[in-house]
Amino acid sequence: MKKYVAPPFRIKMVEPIRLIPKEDRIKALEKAGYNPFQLRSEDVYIDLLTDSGTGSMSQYQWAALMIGDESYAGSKSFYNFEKVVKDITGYEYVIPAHQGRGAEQVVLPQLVDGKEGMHFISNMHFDTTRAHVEIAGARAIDCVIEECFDTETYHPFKGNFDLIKLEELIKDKTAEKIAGIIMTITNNSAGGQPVSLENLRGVKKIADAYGITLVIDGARYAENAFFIKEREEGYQDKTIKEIAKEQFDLADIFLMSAKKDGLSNIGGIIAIKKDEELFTKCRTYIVPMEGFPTYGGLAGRDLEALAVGLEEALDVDYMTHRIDQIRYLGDRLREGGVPIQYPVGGHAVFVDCKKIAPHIPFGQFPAQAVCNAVYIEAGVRPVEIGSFLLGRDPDTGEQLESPMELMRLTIPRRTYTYAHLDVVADACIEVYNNREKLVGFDFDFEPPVLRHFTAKLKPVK
Ligand code: P71
Repeated sequence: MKKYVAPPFRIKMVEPIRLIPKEDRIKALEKAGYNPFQLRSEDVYIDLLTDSGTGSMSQYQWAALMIGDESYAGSKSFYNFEKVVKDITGYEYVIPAHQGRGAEQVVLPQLVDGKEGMHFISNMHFDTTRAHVEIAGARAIDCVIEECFDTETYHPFKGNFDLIKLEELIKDKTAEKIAGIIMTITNNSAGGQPVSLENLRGVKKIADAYGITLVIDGARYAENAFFIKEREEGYQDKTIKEIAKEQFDLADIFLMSAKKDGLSNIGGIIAIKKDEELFTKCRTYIVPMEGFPTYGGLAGRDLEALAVGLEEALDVDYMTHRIDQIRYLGDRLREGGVPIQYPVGGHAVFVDCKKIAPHIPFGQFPAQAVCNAVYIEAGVRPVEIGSFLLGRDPDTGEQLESPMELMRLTIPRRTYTYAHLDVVADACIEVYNNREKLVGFDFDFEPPVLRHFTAKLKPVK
């Protein structure tokens, strides 16, 4: 087997990065309250906090910026963007938003429609989606297959819905109380894990049987389609675009944080298959929330960059290299004995910190301890996806226990080389080999909402 898939691009512009000395990293982390979100990016060498808006644009995207039409209404750039989104999705109606949560805040309240006691069911809600479900006055229920939580055992589609549980949930809550089913592809929170077309078809059948709207939360829809091409029988000869189209054919609404598979630094998408009434409501509501419906909070140049980026993300050579980078980092960690969510998903390697630091209780945030140690070791900034992120029960105020304590090593698109990934792997293996020295954290300052962004911590004595 080849060691790796060399990138199908060469480097034309560089952004210098540097590793500050270890004693400075220790000081920087202390100043940041042991919360990597609070670090200055200049103090970070390799930044794996997120793949959202952190990738590199192509020469064609940079060139497209120059032809951005900044007209407030009816911008030519909107029509370029709309044409591409319609072509990829086959949907009738397209509205831009400033990013994923912008699209969520416009669409989700329309689906709830002011009714009491409504629910959304998802394979797994992403945090911002859950937040907007709750802001819209509804409840968010996750319904992913059990295999998703077993990080060691191979399953090709760990993002799949548990179809039996889904139908039971609908019967239990009654179909009138379900505002929508949200299929998150790929399933970010549990490892960028893909969903199969077979599973999506099963969800669609249930949604149709009960007359429920099916929404795709598709920040990484192209990565999902690539996994289908690789792993699902009968799809090997199809293009990513053809598979993506099959995904969209099975849903009614597409919400996208275009900062991921849009290969852009900012942007979001609302696309509606054919529900004109819903489109009219969203178009009305977006004006006070995001802006006029032909710009939705974006500059004309952003729309141009997106129109190009959306197409580039469907290129099989681009995607083969992209997914291989994650595979490479995952393999290196596994060879070094580091436990990870296996197989790796599309945008990140998720390290299983419950297994690395079983001596740290969930309330002292074992995955945060590993993230901080990796930063000290090599200036690499990961992000915690575990109990620190999850927070407290809103009713009792008690710390909730996350089913998984993960460190996410998120790989920006077209940005780092395999050599950078070696630095990351070596750092994680070093931390793993010294895992008994890891200590947990207590709060120094805990904000009441979305605490993980701004909290300050201190090491447990
Ligand atoms: C990610 C993010 C962005 C993020 C969020 C919180 C802290 C740091 C970074 C955003 C998503 C997503 C899915 C499936 C909707 C959004 C919101 N992910 N759905 O994974 O993954 O999109 O950020 O553009 O508003 O780092 P938005």
